[in-house]
Amino acid sequence: MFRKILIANRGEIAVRVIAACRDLGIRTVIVYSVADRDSLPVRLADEAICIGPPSPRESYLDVPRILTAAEIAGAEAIHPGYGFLAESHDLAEVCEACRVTFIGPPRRAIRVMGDKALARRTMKAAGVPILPGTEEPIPNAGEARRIAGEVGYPVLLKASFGGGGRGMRIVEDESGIEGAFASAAAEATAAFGDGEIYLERYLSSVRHIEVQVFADARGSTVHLGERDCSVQRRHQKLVEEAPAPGLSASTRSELGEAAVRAAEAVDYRNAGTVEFLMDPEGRFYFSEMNVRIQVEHPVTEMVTGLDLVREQIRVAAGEPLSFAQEDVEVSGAAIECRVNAEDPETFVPSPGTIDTFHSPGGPGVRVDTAAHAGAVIPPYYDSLVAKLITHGEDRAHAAARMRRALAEMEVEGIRTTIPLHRRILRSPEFLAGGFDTGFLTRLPPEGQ
Ligand code: MV4
Repeated sequence: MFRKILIANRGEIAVRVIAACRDLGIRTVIVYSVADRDSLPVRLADEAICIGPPSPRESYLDVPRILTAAEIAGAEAIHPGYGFLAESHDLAEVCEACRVTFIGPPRRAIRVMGDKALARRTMKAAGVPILPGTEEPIPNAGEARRIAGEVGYPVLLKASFGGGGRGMRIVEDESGIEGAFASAAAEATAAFGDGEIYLERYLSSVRHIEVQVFADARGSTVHLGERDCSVQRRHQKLVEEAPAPGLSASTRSELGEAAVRAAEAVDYRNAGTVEFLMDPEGRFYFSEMNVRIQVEHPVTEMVTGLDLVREQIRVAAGEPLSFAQEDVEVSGAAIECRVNAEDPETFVPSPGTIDTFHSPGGPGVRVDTAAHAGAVIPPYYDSLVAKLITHGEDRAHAAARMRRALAEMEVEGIRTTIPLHRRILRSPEFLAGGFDTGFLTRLPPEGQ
């Protein structure tokens, strides 16, 4: 097992990784920017190394600075958390060259899944369901027109190196295809440095269902059930839950099997998530794979009783998974609300100093956070302040506990999404379950 791990992240996930290291008796080194000098992870870690100014480019995204810190501290492994360098092929490659273990998947899996068109082809070959569309990049607007005609409108143009909903264009009919192709390619070139575009049949109503997978270095690949992440605004998830409400036992097992085939097709190792789009009939299609631990991993931990970050570290050290597929049991239901430093109506970021912070507690409640009274939410990074997670015997019980926890939680000094979560948890559509990604656009505004 590792003696010392460097954590290349900040905020709640840095605290979460430090906790898993502590439980395993592993020393921790945190790297931090000037903006995070007084943060909780810097206080909690055994060692802390300042790597630069607040700008992520010159700190949390700077591979040479992070590897230098690992070298100086004598860390044998790097945990990247999520965001920042978590899905960076470059970090994985430099780690390999420097003989530091990257706590994440092999480079090939990162490369294949980072190219969405290549991922689609690889999934098709592995027998994972995909939507009708292109297997090869589209060379020009004329080809886009021809292929869209074959696939049938509406279609969705997607950037091969986009993902997470960035750089997509819905095209309703033939009149819009050539213009949309040109603007999508130009935008993708500007945003991702590569203008490659592919297209798929567009589904107007989808649920976002994702499956947690895990693989060790000995060829064991398992799934830990699914999460429903359909409550989102502009591709920012707000509420996630496990299991996904209303799925049949057969759909659930087919999802799990498809996710394991997806992981095996790229020789996946460590924790990953296979995202699917589900149509109103319950059919599902591969969307993308996230090659990291995700923000919403606690809902899976709550229903399975597993510690996924502990498992990540063990697997990276070459140990076998501590469980087999038949040992995985999903018990009850869990819900996570993302408490962001944002105006709950406009979603405009609200950085600043937290002057009151009361964390809820009691049975079935978990709070993952680096926040406390006196903590500063800097304007330079994402606005996640805390993840509030509840578990119950079933979905209604988890939701009741979430309403109780949201009533108890107090964060003052900044605006947060707590009032929005209180409304969501009282919405009849939310409580019925099984809604699509348009849910938030239908939620009545405050006071109505
Ligand atoms: C789609 C789609 C409809 N049809 N693909 C957005 C994020 C990315 N992972 C996939 N996304 C979508 N792909 C086809 N062919 C609708 C979405 C989508 C969406 C997906 C998941 C969660 C929220 C979403 C919100 C809008 C659109």
